[in-house]
Amino acid sequence: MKATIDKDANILIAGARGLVGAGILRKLKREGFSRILAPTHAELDYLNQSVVHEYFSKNRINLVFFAAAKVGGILANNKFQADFLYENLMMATNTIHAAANYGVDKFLFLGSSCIYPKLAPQPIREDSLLTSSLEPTNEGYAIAKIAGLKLCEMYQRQYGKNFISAMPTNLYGPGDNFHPEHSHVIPGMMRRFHEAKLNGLKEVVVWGTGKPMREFLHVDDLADALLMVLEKYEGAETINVGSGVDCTIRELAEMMKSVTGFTGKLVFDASKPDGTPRKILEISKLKALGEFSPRPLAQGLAETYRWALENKVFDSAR
Ligand code: GFB
Repeated sequence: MKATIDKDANILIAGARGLVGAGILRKLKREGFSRILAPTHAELDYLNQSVVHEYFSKNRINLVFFAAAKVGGILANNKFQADFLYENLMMATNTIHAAANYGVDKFLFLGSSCIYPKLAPQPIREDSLLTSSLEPTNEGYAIAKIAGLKLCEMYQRQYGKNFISAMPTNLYGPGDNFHPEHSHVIPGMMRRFHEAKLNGLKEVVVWGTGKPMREFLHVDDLADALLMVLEKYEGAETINVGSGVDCTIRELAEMMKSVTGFTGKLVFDASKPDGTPRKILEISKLKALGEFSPRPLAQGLAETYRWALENKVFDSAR
């Protein structure tokens, strides 16, 4: 898909060193964009409103991919709720407000599927937002992301700003956080299965009951979708970005066994939280924008494991 956005537009990727931001950076470089701003945390602290405004006043920014966030898996979200709410709220409001003040042409705000109600009808439609209570383990993060997407929607309605938002499903891929405790399920499991194989363990622990279902999207497929969304989507309501396929955590663990070569037994630790029972996204709005064919999960897992080994990810407890 060739982007129709001006190739020498000044594009800011907020969060360019994270899983999503790095995926967007790879995509924009592949598409031949030449003026990409990818400041490090030290160069631009999104928690500091005056620093953010000064950055926008100094750089004529045309487009923003907002992928800066404090993120983590179910345990991290549950343990650090105040930090997840405060930091994600501040980063979102500071950046959206500065973008409105300094004439950004288009702003794409990113959240995640956890903004939807815990027991939303499945697959989850965008209009189920705020229709019932959230999953308690990630309420802080979800409320911050809901505030961000609502702020974009309201800047569109009140000031006519071309500010949009997209809600990706659970993501994985190169550049993910593989921390043993604070990571999401795929990197967390991948590390655990890899270490179990290396140490010749007879069994490996999988958190929860294994019954919850999750949809997963490789970050490079997300980046393909996000460029299409930035180029073609103008709606005030948020837009879901998912693979359209989900599986149980148990099925994921079985796939992880074959990807890592671990041959022992799975032990499910029901003392760990399951979180939302299911959260597969309804993606007809995305499909209406154009062709989108994400890679199968088994392929993406194998590619990610190869990347992790090549980059010696398991040698350090990040
Ligand atoms: O990926 P995960 O941490 O986040 O957990 P959520 C998904 C499911 O995998 C839960 C189970 O049911 C976990 O109990 N699980 C099994 C594991 N083994 C593991 C493991 O080793 N590590 C982890 N982390 N989980 C997050 C939200 O919810 O989804 C975030 O907390 C964000 O805010 C993210 O929205 C996309 O999918 O449950």
